[in-house]
Amino acid sequence: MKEPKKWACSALLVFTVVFLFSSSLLFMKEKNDPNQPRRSLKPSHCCPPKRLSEEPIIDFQFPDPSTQPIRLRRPAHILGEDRDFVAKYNKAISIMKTLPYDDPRNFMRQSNIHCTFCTGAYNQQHSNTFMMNVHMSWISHLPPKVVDGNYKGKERGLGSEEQKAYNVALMYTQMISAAKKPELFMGCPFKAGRFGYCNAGGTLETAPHNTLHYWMGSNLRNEWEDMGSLYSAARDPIFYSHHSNIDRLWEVWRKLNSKNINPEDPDWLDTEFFFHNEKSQLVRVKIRDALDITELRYTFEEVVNPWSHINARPKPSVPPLIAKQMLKMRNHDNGGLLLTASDFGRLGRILDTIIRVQVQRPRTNRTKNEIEYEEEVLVVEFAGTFVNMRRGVKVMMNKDDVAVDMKRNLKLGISELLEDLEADGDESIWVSLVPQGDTGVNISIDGIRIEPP
Ligand SMILES: [Cu+2]
Repeated sequence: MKEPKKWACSALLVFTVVFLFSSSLLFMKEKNDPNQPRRSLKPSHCCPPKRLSEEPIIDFQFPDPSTQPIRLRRPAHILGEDRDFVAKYNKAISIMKTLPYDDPRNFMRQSNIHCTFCTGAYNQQHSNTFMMNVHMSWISHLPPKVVDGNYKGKERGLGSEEQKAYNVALMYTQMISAAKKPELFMGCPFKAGRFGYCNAGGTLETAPHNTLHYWMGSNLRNEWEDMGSLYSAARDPIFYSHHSNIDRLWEVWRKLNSKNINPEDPDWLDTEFFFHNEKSQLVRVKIRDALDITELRYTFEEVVNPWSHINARPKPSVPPLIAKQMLKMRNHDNGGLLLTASDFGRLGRILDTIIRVQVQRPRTNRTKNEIEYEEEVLVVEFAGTFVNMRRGVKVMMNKDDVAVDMKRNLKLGISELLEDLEADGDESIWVSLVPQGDTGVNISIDGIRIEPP
């Protein structure tokens, strides 16, 4: 089992954080005292006490459908009102916390699973420098507070209702308009020995996954522990509801459109992870074992996703006609750096100010059918980090390893956006790259282009 009973999903928009489950109560005092110096949690050793070779390993088996009924995963915001459930849940957590550390069901041991797989404790086969990474990314966010689904380290200053509307529009973009190809939603393949290969996260991972980790992390700790840092995130019980919700959104996305399919690359399907089950046996689980929730004998409670309605589609902030006139005047604008795609040169440009780039489109005036089936993709080549989770530890796996600032591609689906801006007939578009937040920046942009559909 990957996690101690993944028990619930939670709907993002009504995620007026249920700290009631959360060890973050511990941090409340600190959060209220901004004069306290920032500090990190103690260094963490998260490898399991026994080596893999010291324990017998069994292969994961699907539960027997004749004996195992389908379990229902319910949203955290509804479960928070169910006192019996909360009592049961608290009891389960406290039992896990009282188990000795050498019992793999111990709470800290479970939370360290995230630490081992995400901070580079394992090397990938045939590669010394390539880290296994399940994924990449609290200020005074005391409850009740509506989450900022696009948090980048700065308060947006919106009221609850405005923030909810913002989140609905963001989720429409992340789940629908910018997620029309599997590689846009999931991120592209990330393979050993292929540096420079597209490896930026997909829409789901970037936001809400990374942004919510960051929003829930503590701004009083150097590495935004606990939820904001990879090694410590799973020490907070809210981690499990957050991830269950991400699993739920993945499932919702798959059902939105027949083109929304999981990757079929055997490298991905056969990637192995090791978890202890409820009987403390060590189980080898492959990604292919975790993809079909019916085979796993669970389902998510149906909830309304406010972003999935067509009227959630964001409207342009400026009417397209006026925007076009503004663009004509762009040459007289001195706010930021104006470039064309060929101006980046061999060394790229540091993103320390707004960079506006005019990018040529390979094709214009596409038919409805082409727009529907051939997504236009804007590619930004960069080195550095956008909203990624912090590791919280410096990872060097072997003595002679060199830290490499890996080149990445950020891919954005823009067909629907161009339609909204009435710009499908335009031969070029202007893209503004805006440095934002306190995300460990240091981004250099190597180039920007539109991938021909
Ligand atoms: Cu996560």
